[in-house]
Amino acid sequence: MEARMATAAVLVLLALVHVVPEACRAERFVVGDAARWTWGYNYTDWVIRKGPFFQDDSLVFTYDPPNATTHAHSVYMMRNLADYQSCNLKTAKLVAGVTEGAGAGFEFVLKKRKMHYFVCGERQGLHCTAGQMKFIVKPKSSVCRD
Ligand SMILES: [Cu+2]
Repeated sequence: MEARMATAAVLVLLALVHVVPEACRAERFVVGDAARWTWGYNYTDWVIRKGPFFQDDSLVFTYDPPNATTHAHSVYMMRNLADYQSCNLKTAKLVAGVTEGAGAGFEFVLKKRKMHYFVCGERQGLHCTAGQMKFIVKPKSSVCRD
């Protein structure tokens, strides 16, 4: 009987060892890939294609600073789903301003396992409502990917 329990304990330990990652590296994702952070790209589809995302992964937003030929963009985080859906920026938190997406871009690390409601805040929410510049990410706990 005791031998059987010892065997069971070993099996549990083995199972735990198997679950605990050996080398899990966080990944970096350029939001929108080649499209970058821009008007009219479907970021909801992008999230579905790229996900799942894990805690400590990072999202890199790259967009040109305001100039004569491109629209300015920015990154805001909405407080809740209702504000996200309606693109109501009143209580949104600025994550990256119009100049912060230049060069290598702005890197946001997904530290918390919570819903992250990202939107572009330009033109009083028009980039969010009409430009599709919005997406939701909820990172999973840090475990090894498949
Ligand atoms: Cu924008």
